[in-house]
Amino acid sequence: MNAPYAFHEPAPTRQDFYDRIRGLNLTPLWESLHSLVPREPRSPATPTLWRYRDVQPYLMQSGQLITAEEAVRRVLVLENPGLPGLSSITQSLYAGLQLILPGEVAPSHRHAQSALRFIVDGKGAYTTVDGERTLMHPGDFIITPSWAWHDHGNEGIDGVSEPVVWLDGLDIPMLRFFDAGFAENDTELSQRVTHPEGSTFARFGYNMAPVKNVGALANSPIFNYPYARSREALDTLKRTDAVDAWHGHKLRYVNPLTGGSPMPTIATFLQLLPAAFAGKRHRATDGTVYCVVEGRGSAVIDGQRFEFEPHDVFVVPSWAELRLSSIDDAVLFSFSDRPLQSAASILREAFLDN
Ligand code: 1HN
Repeated sequence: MNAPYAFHEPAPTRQDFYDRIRGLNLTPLWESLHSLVPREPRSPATPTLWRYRDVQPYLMQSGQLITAEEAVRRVLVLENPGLPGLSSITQSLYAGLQLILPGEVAPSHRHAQSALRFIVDGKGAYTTVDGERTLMHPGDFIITPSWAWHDHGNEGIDGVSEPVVWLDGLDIPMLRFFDAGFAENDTELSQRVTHPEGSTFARFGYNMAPVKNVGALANSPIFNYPYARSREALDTLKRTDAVDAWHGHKLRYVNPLTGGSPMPTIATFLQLLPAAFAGKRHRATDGTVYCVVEGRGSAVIDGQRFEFEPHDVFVVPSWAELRLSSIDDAVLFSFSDRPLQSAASILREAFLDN
């Protein structure tokens, strides 16, 4: 392997040349070529696990520091230690844990960034997306497409009034890269509900679609993929299908109208590792964020071992080797920038033999 550019001492005459052209906003490509076009990805993002057990007390403390309304979104950002100050969990993705307390409202707004929510803990909260409300249950996967109005609240349910926590995933770093970010606040705190709850799921959630006016195809019309349904699918597969040696039983969430990802920039997955699963190694160029729903196990990422339990979040950087194992039945939700890499034909993955 070639030594990185930083260790190469240019001759003084060359340095003198570089100093002079710098004033003209010119730099010599031959000094940076190797790092600009590496032989393989070397992500500055590092494998990292956030233990919910460690994070949860601070999340609850944040609930005493600031209201959801004042904060706009009360979130502790899961910042990759290899990307300090960038509010990024991978080079292309943002993740955070959001808390909404009983009685609170997170005000309505919209932005060009696409967002997903994966409900981690608690019940009684709702989100409204473009005029339709949905209740959030643990394990539900909810999308907020680019430029969709959205607000959240926690009114409790069935006499239960408790804090609700979810994982947010957004394509913030991608929009920053493209300098394509726009945002707008609503005129009201909570948007007016204009569609009955469940009406979108009735139209699109049963392998059927309306015969007229299905609307745009870029984003999935389904905005809440309920855990009860996805979990049931995995449970059936566990009993009926051969287990994949790398993934266990893994499904991707789809836009039912296209078969593609629910949103154009982010792919999402749910997988079940049967008890005592010992997976083979896998690597891919899409850095991936995992959230543990059920069960315990371990993720060995580039040789570093992370033990996980429910509600933990961990990140596998681009091209890092991942080996998943489980103790009991484990269910993992995950998301990555795979759709854009696929569209650009730059996605690579390797399934290793052991
Ligand atoms: C946002 O709108 C939400 O709607 C969560 O819950 C996190 C992070 C940055 C920018 C906008 C939300 C966000 C966000």
